[in-house]
Amino acid sequence: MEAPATKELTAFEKEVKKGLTQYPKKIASKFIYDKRGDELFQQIMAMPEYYLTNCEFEILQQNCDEICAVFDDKNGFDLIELGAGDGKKTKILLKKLSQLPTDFTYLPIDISKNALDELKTSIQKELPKVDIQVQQGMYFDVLQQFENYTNRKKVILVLGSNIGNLMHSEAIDFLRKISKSMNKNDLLFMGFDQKKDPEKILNAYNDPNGITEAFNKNLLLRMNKELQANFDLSTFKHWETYNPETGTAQSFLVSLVQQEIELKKLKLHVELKQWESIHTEISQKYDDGVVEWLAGKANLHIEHIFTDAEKNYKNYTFRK
Ligand code: AVJ
Repeated sequence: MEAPATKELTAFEKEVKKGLTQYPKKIASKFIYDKRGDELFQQIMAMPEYYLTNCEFEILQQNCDEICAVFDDKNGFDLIELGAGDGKKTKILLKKLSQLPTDFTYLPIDISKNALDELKTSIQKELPKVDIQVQQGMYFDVLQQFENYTNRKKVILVLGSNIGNLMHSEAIDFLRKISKSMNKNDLLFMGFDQKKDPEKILNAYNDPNGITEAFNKNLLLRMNKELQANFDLSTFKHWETYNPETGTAQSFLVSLVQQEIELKKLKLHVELKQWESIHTEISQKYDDGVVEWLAGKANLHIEHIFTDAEKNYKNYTFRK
């Protein structure tokens, strides 16, 4: 028998095929994160301009006792983290929590097996008392498994303003899925980057050393590597905008020249006009009103708000 003519496309292949043949062109930011994308994001988090990381760090450090008291439950609890990454910020909380008499299990979920293995090793070394059970997979598949994992209180953690990559309608879906997995006593603890001086926001996504540019252009590199494309990275400009009215920062790759790209794996030719853009990312900024509105749409309400000295960033706790 003859092999089928068309093989099933991967999620990345589908996204590229759709995103580069529509107008305006667009590829979703989640596809930036291959191994190199993960490394570049680590570098971004270490940049002085990328204030989000330091602010959240400050908030967790300054309010550690109070946050841990909110998490605590006399019957113990399960601490579920969506998109745990390297766990550097979570460790502040884990350290304190492991000094309390309470019994808890730390369940970090991440798509990257690699990140989870490293996280587990470092937790076992630095905080040997913490019971850690890593879960590789997509947030919601795993979250669903935890719905009746134990009958203890669930504390769900989403740090880093990761929700900012979603448009409001998608953010509501995201919150609804989390909300659906929560019982009355469960808690959601989530970071939201705040509206602020537009210049500070632009600088965070437009660093002078070109790390964010390399991060954004990693999409082109990934297409070259995985889809046998022939993008010349030097013919694209990283361009960042921030709209203070909507609170949306946007990343683009702008073609400096008129060009035709070939993506051999997809048997696709794509034409880019001079100055045509590919939209790659949104990084939404919030205020309390918007957060309250989004949460309300998901049947959640704000319980506590923690912020840094300059009110650049906030962590909220939500309940059903
Ligand atoms: C991981 C979504 C929080 O949008 O701030 C950093 C990703 N992009 N610099 C953000 C990112 C460019 C980041 N999040």
